[in-house]
Parts: sequence; C-alpha cells; structure tokens
Amino acid sequence: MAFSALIVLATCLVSQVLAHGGVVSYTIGGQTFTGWQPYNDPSSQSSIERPYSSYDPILSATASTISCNNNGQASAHQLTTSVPAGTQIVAHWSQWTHAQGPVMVYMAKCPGSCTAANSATLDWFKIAETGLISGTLPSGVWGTGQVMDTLSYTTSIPSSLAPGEYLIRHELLALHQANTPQFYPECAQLTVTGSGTKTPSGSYLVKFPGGYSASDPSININIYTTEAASTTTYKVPGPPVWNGGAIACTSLTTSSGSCFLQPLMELGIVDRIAMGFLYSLVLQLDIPLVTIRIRTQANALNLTVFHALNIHAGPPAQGSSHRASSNINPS
Ligand SMILES: [Cu+2]
Repeated sequence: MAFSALIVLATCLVSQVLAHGGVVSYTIGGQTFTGWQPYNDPSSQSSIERPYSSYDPILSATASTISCNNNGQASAHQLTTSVPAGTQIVAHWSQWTHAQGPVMVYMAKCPGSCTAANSATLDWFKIAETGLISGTLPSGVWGTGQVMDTLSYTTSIPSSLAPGEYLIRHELLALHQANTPQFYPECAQLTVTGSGTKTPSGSYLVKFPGGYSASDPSININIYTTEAASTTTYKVPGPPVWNGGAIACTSLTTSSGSCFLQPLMELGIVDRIAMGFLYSLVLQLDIPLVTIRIRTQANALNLTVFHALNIHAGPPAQGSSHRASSNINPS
C-alpha cells in the first residue's frame, strides 16, 4: 500500500514537471526541421522556431507573450526556411496531455526580415483551426485531443499566399480547467515563395495581444456545467479562417449562380444513402474534389466535401439542373 502510494506520488511529481507541451519540430514538404528545445541550453541553439522558455501555459488571453510565447523573439542564431506556398506543414509536440480545446494556426507577414520583427506588432491571420469535432464540450473529440493522440497537427500554407517572410504560429488552447484557459503558442519563421498574389485584409487580421478577449465565452468557459454536458457546438476564438481568397459559397442552393459548392461544406450527419446521393451530385456537377472525408460518428457518417481552393467559378456545368450559389465572399 505504502509502496503503491509512493509510485502514485512519483508519477504525480513527474507529470508536474513534464506536463503541458510545446512544438518541438516541424515537417515541411516532407523535410524535418528541429525546433526550439526549451529545456536545452539556449545559447547554442539554432532553429527555424523562435525561442520559448518552457512547456508551461500562458494563462492570460491578453498576455504580452501571447503572440509567440516567452519571449518569442528571434534567437541569436535564428533560422528561416524557404517554403513554396501550398506546402504541407506538420507541427510536432513531444508531449501533450489535454484533450479539450481547439487548435489554431496563424501566419503573419513580416514588414521586412522576420528576424527583425517583433511578433507583438504584426497582423496575424488564421489559416486553420480544429475545435470540437464531435460530441459534447466535456467529453467530445477536440482538436487538442487529436494532438494528444498524434502529437502532430497538419495544415498547408495557402497556395495563393503572396511571397515574403512570414511567421507561422501554432497554438493549442486547453480548456480542461473551468474558467482558466491555457494558451500554448509557438512560432517559426518561413520565407514563402511562389507566384501567389493574395494576402488577407480587414476582418481576417488581429494583433497578439489583442486578438483574444478574456471575456470571450469560448475562452472564459466552464466545460463542466450541466448545460455544457449537452452542448455540441463550440466557436473557435479569434478571426475567421482565411481560405486563401477562394470563393466561398456559404450554402448550397439550386438557383443559378456562379458558385457550385462551398469550399468546406459540412454536410452534417448523413446516412449511407444520402451520402451516395450527395457524391453522385458532386460528380454530376463536375466539381474538382480534393478530398471526401468520412468519419464515423455513432451509427452515422459525416461527409465533408472539399472543393479545390482558388478555383474560379464559371458557368454551371452544361445540362446540370443542380446549381449552388449565394454569399460569394472573395477576400
Ligand atoms: Cu498542461
């Protein structure tokens, strides 16, 4: 009894020291880049990731370190890597222990060299987010739950993004403690290349600090209330995701128009028959599909149709009677 209690105590101590997490490497276009290692000697480190001091969370939505962690500015031997727009980038964590909360990825253009840029002064835009994927707030599947399982998060640099030096910021927001959000942001430096011409503007841009409010109900949240136990939606904080300037239809209709299907259309829970129908509709409309993702959710399937980004909408397919239009948002 005493012995097992000792083991429990030892486990607690270890988890106290090693809890939380941070990005420790990146795979960019298949090539691995070692990131900052907060528990190694900082003076000899050289990486594309900016320095951060520990795996500990930032506990304020408006902390001065919320942009790129503590201290988040370029290191003495800071590296930047070249990456063509459209390239896949995978962030890796060596450990992560919290299953509730969203994952968000932001980028910010540096006015000149990123190494000289203060991350707190830049205009950040969100390129990806994964919030509550299924289930309820306390027990559902979240983006950070997937990071706990895979210790990675995969996204792509928008293919239309104009070339230049950018910071990329991966952030985990842990919500397991009631009304005590924990922010885990880390940044890396990229030189985006290619022939893209798009940059987001206006409502897509935020500063950090500034992009989050401590009173945001998605940030100051208690996921253990009776109401939360039956809540199956969650609005990821921050600005909307910038989709690279692609045309986005926000609904599928049968009226004539210049937009067929929205780029990321959550069709919700459908049974197999409906899924088959939708798939044939998509084929009939000759929509350039990138992926059809099917995930099991109880006895149903959730179908997501990805439309190729940056496709220019043209006239409806010849002879097709099914057309989608409305709310075209070029950005
Ligand atoms: Cu933690």
